[in-house]
Amino acid sequence: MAKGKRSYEERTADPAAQEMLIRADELGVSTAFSRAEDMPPCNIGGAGMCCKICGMGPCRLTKDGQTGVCGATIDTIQARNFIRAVAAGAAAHSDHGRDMAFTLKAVANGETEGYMIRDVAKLRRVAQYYSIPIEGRSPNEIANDLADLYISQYGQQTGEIVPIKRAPAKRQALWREKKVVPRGVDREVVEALHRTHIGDDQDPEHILVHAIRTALADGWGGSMMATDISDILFGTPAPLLGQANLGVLKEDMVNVVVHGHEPTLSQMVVAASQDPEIIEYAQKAGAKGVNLSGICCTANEILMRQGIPAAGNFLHQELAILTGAVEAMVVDVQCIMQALVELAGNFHTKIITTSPKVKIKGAVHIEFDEHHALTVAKSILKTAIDNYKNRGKAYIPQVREDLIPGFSHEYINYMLGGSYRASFRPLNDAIMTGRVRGVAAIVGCNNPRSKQDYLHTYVTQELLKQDVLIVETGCGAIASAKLGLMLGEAGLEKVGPGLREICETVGIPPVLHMGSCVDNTRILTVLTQMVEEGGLGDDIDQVPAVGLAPEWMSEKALAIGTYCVASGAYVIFGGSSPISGMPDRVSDSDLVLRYLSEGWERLYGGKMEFIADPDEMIRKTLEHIDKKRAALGLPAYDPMKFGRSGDARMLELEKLPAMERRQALYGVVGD
Ligand code: SF4
Ligand code: MSK
Repeated sequence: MAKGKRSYEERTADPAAQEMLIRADELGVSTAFSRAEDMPPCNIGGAGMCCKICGMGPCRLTKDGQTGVCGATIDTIQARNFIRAVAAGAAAHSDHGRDMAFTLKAVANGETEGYMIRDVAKLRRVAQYYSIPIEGRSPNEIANDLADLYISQYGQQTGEIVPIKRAPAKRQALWREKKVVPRGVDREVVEALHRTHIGDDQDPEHILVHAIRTALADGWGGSMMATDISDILFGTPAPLLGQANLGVLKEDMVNVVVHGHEPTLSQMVVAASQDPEIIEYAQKAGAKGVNLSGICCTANEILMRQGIPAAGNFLHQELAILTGAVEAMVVDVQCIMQALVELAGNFHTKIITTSPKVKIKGAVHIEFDEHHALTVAKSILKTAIDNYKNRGKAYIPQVREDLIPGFSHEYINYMLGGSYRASFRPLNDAIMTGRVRGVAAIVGCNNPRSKQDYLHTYVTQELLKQDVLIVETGCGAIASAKLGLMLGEAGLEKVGPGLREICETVGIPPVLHMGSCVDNTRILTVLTQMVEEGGLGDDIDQVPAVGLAPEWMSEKALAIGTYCVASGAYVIFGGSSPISGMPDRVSDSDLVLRYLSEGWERLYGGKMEFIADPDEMIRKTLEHIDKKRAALGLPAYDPMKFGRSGDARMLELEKLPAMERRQALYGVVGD
């Protein structure tokens, strides 16, 4: 039994994590799992009933009709708290996109070390969206123009950010009518902070209009630009074989775990780890070489492009160190726990911070700079290799699972139609006939307040039985990968008959790994292309699709959820609601809760809800998908109509005697 309030099985669904939590208790060290139990959430702040934005507070509004010292109502306070979270999330994603744009500019001008433009086709395609001339120009010339355009989107003061024009025409018109098209990425984030300063915007609905504008600056701005540039510089992902979980760490190699978000660093660490100079350096230190793996979204970035294994998702960052087998954990930005440094003090592991924006007391800081990227990456790896001799007894759980990641929207397009007729037509047709009931995007973090991976994988598996095709990103994708749901035909026997038939015919897993948190914009692109393909309405809100973040914890998740709602999607968050208010609240005090759901649905066709019960999440998802199917005039979903063809049927037939097989196949008897 765990030394906390919950058993190991109640803390995590992952057997490797359970092993490491036992080890943590044996060693007497804390983890986020145990700290979450020692630190129960504040039921006032957690429900969005606390304001601390000025020195007259903090004000806690726990009684009906109560206001803050300044007179702010619960609704205003909740709206302000919410938009501040959205602004922080949008800032994190978008600043990542800004750094990518500066790297692209530096690469285009030959000022970097180790980078190159790997996907010229994508560069040309993206440039064409914005009418940047491409004919007769070198990739560097085009990239320089694109980088300038993207950099200008951050400081733009008026007008519209340019990636907006990649949304369906009807959606763009709606955003213009509602006056929520972002003018510039930085401007919207700054305005969100200005509006929520003491004594500014105090109409909750008016505040939340700007939450939509700020979130759109992320989804159809900073994040979309980040994904474009990552693909241009490092290659657009396509399926390859990878592995996930702590069992990817190696006893006889120098283990380096990269953790965070920006691919500029991790891609260069990948390149450096394969450099003969580094391999020789590691061998001289007595290791077989350098074994690289990832945590969180950095893991997703290098997993889907180079097949570098993922050691785990958000809650695995401490567990990887607990193995005692990690020479260095190299971090950049976002989702990095401060606790890593103290935990690493119990082992030989070095925590190496690399971003000029992120330092942690006690960590080694080796600052990354794209102009000397390869040199810095080698220096980081040499620091890790030098630390190999200090490794004590290691304990690596032998748990790992194969997966096929790399389903970019470009690849899905190609996979459905081949080079000559790449198209979303087969997917649209499958939804229209009812073989595929609808699509669910299951994304987001882990949260130690719920059982790690359980909500993600339970909801995923139950929706698969209902013929819902699943796309995943972020830590949710790694949760499914660890369970073996992202492998060719693995687990297809648990998938509904119509979806199974599609997976077998096209040769895809039923759960598609689409990348990191910023890559949720790939899902926006897929939805747009499905609309443009025809047959599923003329805007995203008509597509039978739902977004879910069952184990969310970061402000980025709220920004993602909000831009998906603004794009027309129904978004369900699991866990706790930051706007729940008092449990017994009366109808006049749940304005924000209702506005994010019913209000946004009236305005944008999408809505946001917080639902703790996974079965209710599934029920509401299917209800929404069926409602959208009916509105499109599509046949009601009927699982009995499909599923008697494809590879599975051939396998069954192969077991029959020749004569019976012939009869079953061709309806003829005899020779
Ligand atoms: Fe209290 Fe108003 Fe200050 Fe918020 S802004 S802390 S509600 S006085
Ligand atoms: S890393 S934001 S825990 S998905 Fe993108 Fe994972 Fe959530 Fe961080």
